[in-house]
Amino acid sequence: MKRYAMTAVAALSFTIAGPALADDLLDEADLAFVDQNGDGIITEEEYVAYMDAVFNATDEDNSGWISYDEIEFLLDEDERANIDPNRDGRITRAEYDAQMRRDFEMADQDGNGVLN
Ligand SMILES: [Ca+2]
Ligand SMILES: [Ca+2]
Ligand SMILES: [Ca+2]
Repeated sequence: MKRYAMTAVAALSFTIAGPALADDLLDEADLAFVDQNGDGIITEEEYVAYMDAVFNATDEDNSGWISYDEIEFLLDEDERANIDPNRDGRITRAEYDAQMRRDFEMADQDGNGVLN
């Protein structure tokens, strides 16, 4: 479980801060965790399944949204504004998904729909 929590933090950092930071945070074990079939390529499907698990792990009280408290240790004010555009203090699933898709597109630099 500890391993998983670390991975969740790394993935959230990826979502919030972008792939450059993810390079530093995600070691090979983390990548293997995301790349479920171990083919060295992260498909959008694998990415979404993984980020889905991260959302559920981060939403500790199962409220269906991530409160600032739940990720307080991770975010400064600017980063919160990015992931919570309407600034209601709740990162809803829709807001999270929107950010996640932007990240995937940004990380997929050659636009082939997979991360490799
Ligand atoms: Ca794969
Ligand atoms: Ca919550
Ligand atoms: Ca919000």
